[in-house]
Amino acid sequence: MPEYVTVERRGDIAVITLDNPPVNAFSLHLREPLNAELVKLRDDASVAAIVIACAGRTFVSGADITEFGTSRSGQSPNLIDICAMIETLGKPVVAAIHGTAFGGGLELAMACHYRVADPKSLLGLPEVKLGLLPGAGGTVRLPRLVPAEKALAMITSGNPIGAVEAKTEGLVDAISEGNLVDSAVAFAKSRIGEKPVAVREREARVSGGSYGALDGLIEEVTKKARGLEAPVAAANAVRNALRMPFDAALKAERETFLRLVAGDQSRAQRHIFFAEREAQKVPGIGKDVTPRPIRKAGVIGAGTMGGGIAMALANGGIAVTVLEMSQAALDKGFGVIDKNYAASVSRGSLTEAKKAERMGRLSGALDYAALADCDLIIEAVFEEMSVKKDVFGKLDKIARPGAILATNTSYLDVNEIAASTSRPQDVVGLHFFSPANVMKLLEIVRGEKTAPDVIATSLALSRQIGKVAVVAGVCHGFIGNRMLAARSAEGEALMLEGALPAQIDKVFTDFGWPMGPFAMSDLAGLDIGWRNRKALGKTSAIADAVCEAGRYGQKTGKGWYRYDGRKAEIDPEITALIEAESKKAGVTRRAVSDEEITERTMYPLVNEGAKILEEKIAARPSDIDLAYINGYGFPVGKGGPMFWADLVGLKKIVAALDKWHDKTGRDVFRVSPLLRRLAETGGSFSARPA
Ligand code: 3H9
Repeated sequence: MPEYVTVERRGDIAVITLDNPPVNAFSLHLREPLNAELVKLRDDASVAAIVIACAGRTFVSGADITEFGTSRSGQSPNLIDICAMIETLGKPVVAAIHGTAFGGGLELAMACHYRVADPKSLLGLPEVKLGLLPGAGGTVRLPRLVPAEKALAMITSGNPIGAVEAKTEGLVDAISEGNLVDSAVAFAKSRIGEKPVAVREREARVSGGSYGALDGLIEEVTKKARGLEAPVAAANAVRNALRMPFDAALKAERETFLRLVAGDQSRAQRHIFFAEREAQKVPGIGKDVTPRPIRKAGVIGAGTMGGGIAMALANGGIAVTVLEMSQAALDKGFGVIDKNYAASVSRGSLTEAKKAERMGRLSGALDYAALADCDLIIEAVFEEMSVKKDVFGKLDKIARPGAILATNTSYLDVNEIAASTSRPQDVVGLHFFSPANVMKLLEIVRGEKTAPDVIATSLALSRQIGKVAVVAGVCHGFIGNRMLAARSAEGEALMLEGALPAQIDKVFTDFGWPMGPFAMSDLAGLDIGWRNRKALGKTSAIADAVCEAGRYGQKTGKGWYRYDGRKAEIDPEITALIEAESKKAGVTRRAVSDEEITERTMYPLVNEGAKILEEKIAARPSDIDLAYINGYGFPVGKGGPMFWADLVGLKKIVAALDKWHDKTGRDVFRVSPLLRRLAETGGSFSARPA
C-alpha cells in the first residue's frame, strides 16, 4: 500500500507530508489518512504546531477531478470537513507550498493559519476553467486574505499568481529561503504560543471600502462570460463573501458548486481538460521516443502566416530566421511583427524588455543558405502543390541532416510533399491557425513516412510554444478544415431556399460560436474563396454574385453585410441579390427554421468527424473536440462537436441526417457507418467524464 500521508516529528512540530503522485490531487485515499492524522495530532499534547507539506513536484493541485460525478466525490472526510478541522485545531497549522497550489489545494492552504511558499510556486483557483467555482471555501476565504477585486480577478479568470505577488497581496505569509519545509518549520516555531487566527475570522474587504467598483467588475465578468455559467456564479460568490456571514456564504458556494459539477458545461470543460492531456499520447509514440532538440528554427515567408509562426516560436524562446524573396517583403513582415508586439505592450500584456527579447530572437534572410543550421524549418508559402514542392526541393538541398522540414499547408497532401524530398521521414505538417501567434491549436499532420521522433518533437514543440497539439493523418483539409467544409456545404442551399446570412449567423452565435460563417467570411475576405473556386472550375451562385458586385467583405466596406467601420449592418441589397438568385433557380422561398439550420450545418460537422474517426485521421473523438475548441471557436461549454453530439443524442442526429439525405441526396448527409452503429447500439463518442 503506498503511504499517501506520513508524519515526521521535528521536536514539538509535526510535519505532515502528502504524497499522491503525480500532482497530489486531493483524492479520498489521501483525505482519509490525512483526517486521521490530524485528529491524532490535535489530541497529542506534545505537538505544538503542524506543517502540511507535499512530496513530489507540487503542493496539492486541486480536488481529484476524476472523482467528480462518482460516489467518492465529496465523500466524508471531504475537503470542507478537513478545512474546518484545521481551522479549529487550536494549534498553528502552516502550509508549505511548492509547485502549484491550485483549486482545492489553495483552499486547503487557506484553511491553514499561515502559508509559507517556495518563491517559484504558483497559487490559483482554476475551477472556472473546469466550468466550476471553488467548492471548499475558496470564494469566501480568498477575499479575506486579498482585496476582493483581486480575489474576483483570480477566481473568475482562473489564472494563478506567483508566490512573490501572493506575498504582496497577503495570500502568503512568508517566502521560503533555502529548504521549504525547514522554512515552514521555523515559521511554525515562531508562532507557537500565539492563538492561531483562522482566515474565516477575518473580514472580507474591498480596496477603499467601496462596493461600487466590485459591482462594476462583476457586471464586466457577466458580459464576457458569453453563456458560460461558472464565471458569473464565481463572481456572485465573491459578492456573497462580502455581504453574507461566513457560513452562509460557504453554504451558498457549496450549493452552487454541486449544481455546476452536475451540469453539462462543467462536464464539457472537464472533458476538454482530459482531452488536452490525452492528445499528447499518440499511438506508436511511446515515452521512449526522444524528441530532437530545437534550438534554431527557420520560417519561409514573412506574410500573415509566416510572421505569426515566427512570433509563436520566438515567444517560446526559439531563435528564428525568417526567409523572404525580397528585402521589401522582409521589412514589411518585420514591421507587422513589431506592430503586433507593440500592441501587446500598449495593452499591458507584454513589457518593453520582453518585446525586445523576442524581437532579438528574430532575424531575416534572403538566401536559403541561411537556413542550413536550422533544426526545424516551417514553410508558409503560397498554398499550391507546385510551389510547396519547389520549396521542399530547395530545403532538401540545404537543410542539415536530421532537420525537421515542416509544411504549414491547410489542405495539401503531406505525403506528396514529403515524397518530393530525399528524406520523407523528416517531413511533417505543422498546421498553425491564423493569427498563429494567438490561436492555440497546432494540427500536427503525420505523413505515412514521418519518423516517430519527428512527431515527438512536434508535440514537445507545441508545449514549449504554448499550443494545444492534435495529431492528424493525411487527407484533404486534415481534421479541422475537412469538417469545416462539411459544416459550410449547405450555406448556399439554405440561402437559396429561404434563409438569409444574418439568420444563419445568429443561429451560430446563439449556439456559442464567436461569429457566424458569413460575418467570418466578411472578415477573412470573400475574394479568396472566389479565386479558389474559379481556379478549380467551381461555382457558387450566390457567393459568386456577391463578389461580382465588388463586395469582398470588411475590406471593401461591403460583403454579406455592409459596414459602418467594423459594425455589420443588414444590407437590403444582399437580401435582394439572394432573392433574385432563388428566382433564377426557380426556387420558391420559404421560412427556414433555426432548427433546420442547425441540422444542416452542425450535424454534418459531427458526421464528418465520425468519418474522420473511421478513417483513423484522428486517433480519438476528444482530439476532434480539442481541435474545434482551440482552432475554430467551438463553444468550450459544449465540449467540442463530438461531445456535444452525445449531449444532443446520436439517434436524433442520425434521424435528421437521414431525413436530409432522403430529401437532397447530398453526400454531407450520408451517415457515417460509425455514427450509425453508435446510435443504434446506444454508444457515445465520449466515455469520460461522468
Ligand atoms: C477543485 O479543486 C474543486 C475544489 O474547489 C472543490 C472540491 C470540493 N485531478 O497536467 P499534467 C492528472 S477542481 C485528477 O500533465 P503538468 C492529469 O490528468 C481542481 N487528475 O501535469 C495527468 O494525468 P495523465 C482544481 C489530475 O505538470 C497528470 O495528472 N485544480 C489533476 O503539466 C499530470 O497532469 C485544477 O484544475 C486533478 N486535479 O501540470 C488543476 N490534475 O498523466 C488541474 C492533473 O494520466 N491540473 N491531473 O494524463 C493542472 O492544472 C495541471 O495538471 C498542473 C500540473 C499544473 C497541476
